[in-house]
Amino acid sequence: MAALAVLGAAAACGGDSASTVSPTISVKGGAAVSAPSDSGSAPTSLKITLKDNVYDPKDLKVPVGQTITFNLTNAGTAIHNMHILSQSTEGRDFQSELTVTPGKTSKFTAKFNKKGLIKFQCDFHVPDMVGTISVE
Ligand SMILES: [Cu+2]
Repeated sequence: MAALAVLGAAAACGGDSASTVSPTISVKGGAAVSAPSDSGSAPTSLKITLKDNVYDPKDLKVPVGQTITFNLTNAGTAIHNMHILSQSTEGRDFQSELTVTPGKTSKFTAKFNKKGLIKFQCDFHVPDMVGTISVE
C-alpha cells in the first residue's frame, strides 16, 4: 500500500487577501503522515528582529537536538539576512532567505545536534551584524 497522499500546501496562516488560485485538489481524510519527530517536545520558535545593523536579540539560546523555527522580521531600512555558520559543527549552515527586504519576514528552521556556541551573521553587514546561538 504505497498510497502517498499529496500533502498540500500546509497551513496558510491568517487572513490574507483572497487572491488565492485554488487548485482542484481536495485532500480528504487519510492518516496524515507527519514528520517522524520525537514525541513530546514542543517546537521552539524564536522571534528575531533585523535592524540596521543589529539583531534583536543577538545572543540566543536553544536546546540541543530540537527543531527551532526562526521567525525574522526586517524592521530596518536596509536589506538583511541571517546566516548561521554551523558548517563545522553540524555539517551545514542554516539561513534565512538570502535577502530579507525592509518590512518583510522570513522563516526557516534549524536543528543543532551538538552543544556549543555557533555564530551567525548578516551576510550584508559583516562584521557589524553578528550574533551567537548557544546550543545547550
Ligand atoms: Cu544586515
